[in-house]
Amino acid sequence: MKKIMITGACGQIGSELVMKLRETYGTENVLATDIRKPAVQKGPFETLDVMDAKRMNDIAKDFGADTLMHMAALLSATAENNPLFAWNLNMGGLVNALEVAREQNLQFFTPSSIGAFGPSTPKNNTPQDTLQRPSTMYGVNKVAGELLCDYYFQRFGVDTRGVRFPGLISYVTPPGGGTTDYAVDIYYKAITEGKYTSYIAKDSYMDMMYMPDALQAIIDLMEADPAKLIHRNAFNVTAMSFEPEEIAASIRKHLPNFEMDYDVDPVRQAIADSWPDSIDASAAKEEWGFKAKYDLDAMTVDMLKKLQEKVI
Ligand code: AKB
Repeated sequence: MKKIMITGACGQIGSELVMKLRETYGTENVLATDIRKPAVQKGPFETLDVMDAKRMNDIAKDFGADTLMHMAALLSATAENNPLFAWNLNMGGLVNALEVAREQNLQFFTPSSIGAFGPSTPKNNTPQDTLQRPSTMYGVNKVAGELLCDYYFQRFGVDTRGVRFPGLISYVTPPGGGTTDYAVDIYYKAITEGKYTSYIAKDSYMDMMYMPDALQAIIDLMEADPAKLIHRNAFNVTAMSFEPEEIAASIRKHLPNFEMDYDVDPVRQAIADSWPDSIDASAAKEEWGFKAKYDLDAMTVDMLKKLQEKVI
């Protein structure tokens, strides 16, 4: 049985990943860590600042981890507002985690993002291997992180694996500080207020994925036969690409009176404009069988149902 340690376990992905891994591998085999304590904790937990390399190493050793999933990071908009802090946390945390994996011979996962692409990257059906000259601090961190993970595999033989996530949509833990977060907020506001003001402009396409597909992708990649992996890190994965009018139209199929207007945020819009409209996930499909179950309408049905149960 696996023994998995997760950093950033109270974040948007981390909080659901912990639940999914505990269902799959058993509660006692999954150690959640985060700088803040969770509101409710139903399994092993340790407080950990990922900048504290020694404590990270000690916690992994005491737990007997064989896998480290490093999820702690600042997202794109927060990183853009505090670039130096983002560099220190995103890169410092990652290199500390990779060192723990190297020293203790752990399998390793960390997410990259569509943010690793930039304005000169081909915008449509963006290939797996292509130009990456991002114009944001988050993007710089993500490209450097992809390269660092490849380096730890090639130089030290660490079993590093990773995907480039698109915007992730979930009803469990709200995201914080991302550019794609409008596509989460819109569902909450549709249920609570019947209207939404989008900070992302009409016609701005970005890739997205529903959280259950993202969690399954992590498990499938970590379980994949290494002999079949030509790439190891930074696999393009996506389930859909839409712009604000299309998600609003999908919501109106169930809430016909839903209204949307715009108050565009220049910082997040500039980030969105620098990212692809849609990416090509064929390498992930071919090398480890990546598959997403939810398209926009299927996700809308589930999001509205789950949020109605939660919020109302
Ligand atoms: C963000 O918007 O910053 C993230 C991402 C796409 O990496 N959701």
